[in-house]
Amino acid sequence: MREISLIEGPKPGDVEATRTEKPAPRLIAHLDMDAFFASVELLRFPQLQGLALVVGGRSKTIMQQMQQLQAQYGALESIAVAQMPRLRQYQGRGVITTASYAARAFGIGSGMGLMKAATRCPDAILLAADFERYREYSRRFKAVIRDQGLSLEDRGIDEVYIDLSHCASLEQAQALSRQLQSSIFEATRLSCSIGLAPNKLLAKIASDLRKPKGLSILTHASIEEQLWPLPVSRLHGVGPRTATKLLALGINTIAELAASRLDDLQRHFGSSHSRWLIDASWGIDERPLVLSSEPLSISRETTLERDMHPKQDRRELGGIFTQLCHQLATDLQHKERLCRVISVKIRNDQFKTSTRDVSFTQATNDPAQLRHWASQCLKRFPFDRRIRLLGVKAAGLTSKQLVTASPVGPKSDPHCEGMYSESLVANGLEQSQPSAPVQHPLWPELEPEPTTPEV
Ligand code: TTP
Ligand code: MG
Ligand code: MG
Repeated sequence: MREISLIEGPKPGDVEATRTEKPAPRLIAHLDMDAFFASVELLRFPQLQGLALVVGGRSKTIMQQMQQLQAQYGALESIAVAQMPRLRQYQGRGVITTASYAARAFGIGSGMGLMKAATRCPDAILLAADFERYREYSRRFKAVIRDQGLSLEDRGIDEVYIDLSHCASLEQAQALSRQLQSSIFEATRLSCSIGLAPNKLLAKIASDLRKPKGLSILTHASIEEQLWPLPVSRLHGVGPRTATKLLALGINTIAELAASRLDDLQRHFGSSHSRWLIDASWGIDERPLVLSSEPLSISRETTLERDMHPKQDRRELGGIFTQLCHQLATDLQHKERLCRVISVKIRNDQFKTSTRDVSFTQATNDPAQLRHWASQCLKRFPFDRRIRLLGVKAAGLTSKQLVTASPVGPKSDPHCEGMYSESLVANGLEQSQPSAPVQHPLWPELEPEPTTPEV
């Protein structure tokens, strides 16, 4: 095979390209599991192999139907396909987490509403998500990579970047990647795709080029042929809003972005964003790998089964909110982590998402304390519209062994006065005054256990 240079190319039009110190050439792999949640489900439902299958949220009706089938048939793999829940039966506002490749052929996929998907593929099998199980498989495939002594950047439940810069040649990296795919399959019975490239940006695109079980190489030598024909949305970092703005400027493909002028872009995007867009279109990305296996944050969120009114539905919202905090506490306890920052996310019925956070000195994973701090965030939202989604996130994580948790609650500890900040994720930033931590009167904490919403 032809040797391909993996050295970063110069920036377009960069008159300073004659650097005296060139960065060392890198070789990065991006490994992404194939149809991850659906593939994990196929391990226990082998009778669904090759069929259109979608994994939804935690729909109570679907979960109950499966429990009844399991009781009737004894084992999950014995359940007759004809008896299993179908997409057309679904009523509610849940979304698809993932779809099998057979289902994707009908034009459905992650993020699409289940009821909308049902109009395209009503007979697809619908399973409720089992996040605990997916997390377990996530741990297993990452352990296989670590066990080979490789350094990785954890990018979420089903993907990692791996540093393969030590490989003497691209052939060696390809062989190692194939070996990794086999070892992961042996350990988990799951397949993955790998992209090899000189940086993270290109490696991420490459891993998606030939799914499933793909191994793709994307270097600067091949960007014209492989990168430029793709739509701009394939650049990780170009979200729907940027893609729409670019489209309005007549920029649809990455090639068109690469051909655009920096000063033209700067009239519509910020200076650094424009620079990033041009660099990305030329496959330039110097971000280092973040070789930490520590999670940066842990969160829980739920899309409510109907848009709820912050006051009229206060009891129900209070219960759901408490439950989210308890689930978050359990997640932290499982991972043996304490947090020093809590943030609350609210999406309203107009899909406007805002967050408020609070930091405190006494790290905790106690559900009542988490609920308390989350309540402090709550009272800084304007609550001018109905609520669609609620989320709670723990950040500023520390290892539990390093900190001795104090039994003193935040309300009685003068050092636990919170520091507040906020952001409006979707539509600009708004300010409100920080306030002292007091019991939030809007959504009571002492609620009966809520009924779990179908999501
Ligand atoms: P992805 O890697 O984006 O998708 P995938 O693994 O299902 O399919 P592919 O073969 O194309 O990689 O996401 C990994 C898992 O994360 C996915 O199985 C389900 C979950 N997920 C969501 O819950 N919501 C989402 O919007 C997306 C994109 C993924
Ligand atoms: Mg995947
Ligand atoms: Mg992924």
